[in-house]
Amino acid sequence: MALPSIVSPRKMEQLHYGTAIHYGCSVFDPAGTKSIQLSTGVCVKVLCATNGYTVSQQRFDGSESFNRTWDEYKEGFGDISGEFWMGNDLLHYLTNIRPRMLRIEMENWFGVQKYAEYTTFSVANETFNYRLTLSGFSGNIVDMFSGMHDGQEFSTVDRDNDVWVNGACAELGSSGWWYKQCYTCNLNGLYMEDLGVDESQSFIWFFFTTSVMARPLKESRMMFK
Ligand SMILES: [Ca+2]
Repeated sequence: MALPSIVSPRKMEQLHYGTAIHYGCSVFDPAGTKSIQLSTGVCVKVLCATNGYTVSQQRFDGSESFNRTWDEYKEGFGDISGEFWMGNDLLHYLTNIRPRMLRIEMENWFGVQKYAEYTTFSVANETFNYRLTLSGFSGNIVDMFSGMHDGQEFSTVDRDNDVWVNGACAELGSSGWWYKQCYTCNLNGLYMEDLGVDESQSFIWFFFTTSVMARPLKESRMMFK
């Protein structure tokens, strides 16, 4: 039976017997792409990871530029079978329809894998410049995200919403991110190989390994459930 084009979230949940298809991925979904229908009636494709996570960002080979405009971050870019950013409007929608936790998985150029998790994660709407709410850290890495970036608005090369009065962090960091003045992680930063020197303007999580401050990362995946 075809779904009506406009349906309230509660109604949708009932139609799907509690699997809440519009929320994103569920624990019943295999890893891979999935089409979901939002309460607005719009259908979008999302990438599901195992354990019910919906992937919002993925990088692993530098094939996609993440130095993008406000509108590109708003709509999303890349391909969910490759590198991509989900899009801030959808990120807002899916992280506000119910409470979310965030998991970030990262790998450096030496095959070291780390993760960070946050029990509370949401992104405000465009009126509030996609302000980030992030807290409740756990992981096997130093928390370089919530301390600096919780409560910050999103900035891009063409939209400076950071708190740095005399400059634009998005220009410095060459990406769109929840910059303050400026960052302790920059997961949309410039993709570059680790050549054994600190590259603080790159795709980065400061002190990814405790021995070095700012070496470029090779892979990352941000996902929520
Ligand atoms: Ca500024």
